[in-house]
Amino acid sequence: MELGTSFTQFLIDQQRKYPSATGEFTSLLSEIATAGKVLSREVNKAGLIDILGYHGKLNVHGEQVQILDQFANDTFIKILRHTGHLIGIASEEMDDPYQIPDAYPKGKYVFLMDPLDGSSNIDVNISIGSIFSIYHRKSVGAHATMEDFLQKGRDQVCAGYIIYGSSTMMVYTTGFGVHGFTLDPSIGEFLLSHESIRIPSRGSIYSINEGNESLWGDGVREYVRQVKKEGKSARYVGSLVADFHRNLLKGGIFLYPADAKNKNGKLRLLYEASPLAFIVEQAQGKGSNGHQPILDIVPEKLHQRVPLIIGSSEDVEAANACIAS
Ligand code: P6P
Repeated sequence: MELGTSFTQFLIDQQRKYPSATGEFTSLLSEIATAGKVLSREVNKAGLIDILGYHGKLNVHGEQVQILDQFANDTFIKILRHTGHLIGIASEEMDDPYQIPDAYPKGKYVFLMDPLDGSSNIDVNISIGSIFSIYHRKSVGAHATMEDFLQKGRDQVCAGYIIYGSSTMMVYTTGFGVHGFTLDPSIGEFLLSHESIRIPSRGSIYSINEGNESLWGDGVREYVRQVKKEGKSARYVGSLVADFHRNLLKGGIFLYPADAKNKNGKLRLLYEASPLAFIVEQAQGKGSNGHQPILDIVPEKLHQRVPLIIGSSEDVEAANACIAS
């Protein structure tokens, strides 16, 4: 479709092109975009109004919850519970899933999110993002069950992220390619800017926190030695969505491996690694925990962490070979 097509128009066209794509996605994705517009507004004025600083609460991981984290979490919930397509919502910011109240119509999908990833970067004006993942529910009762959320990434029906950077972009897949839309604030619309994104099979960028070098296993240390010898450039923002998005468009590899301190790495499987792995595989890239595709991992806990090696297929394969050796 021509660049500049609105997100809504694109969704309608997709629905027409792929009969299996139900209208439910069109309205659900439209509402996710609405939440993205609201958060874009708040994130872009965070420096101006007193919503920075700590909320005083700790999330399930013992991390200080910034006011904007909580605002993002609540914004997604308030907007999405009206759609009638969800039975439950899980979030990095909530110990347990949110059950769609009886006052609202319920649907057959569950929504999982990191509502504002990289939020420690809010105060220093570095790009941050929302990451989301959608599955068909598996249970049949009046409420969502843990079984609905603990599904392997291969079974996702939709995944995406919104990056709040120099511009606000929404990137998503429903299994029919990866498409990017850029928010035009003057009309409040996401417009098609990157159709059918493909990540180069090999990139010239590697992203890893080299401050953890002393904690790495020998395989990771050897891989980083190799990429330095190869002359790859080091690019590490410390905001997953920003690092992932740059590598998706330009090619490259992001690694947050297991280390001596974090035996399962730092990033979360269900609402960080899995959605990004679905997107990258749809863009012809790879996402792995060093030993198997992220999308094949069967979750055991809602907030479980996983080592993440993700990006250009040849780079991920080379990293896996070092880690396996
Ligand atoms: P480190 C941000 O806190 C985050 O969850 C991701 O966005 C980012 O990739 C990672 O942590 C950075 O972690 O340990 O390198 O600061």
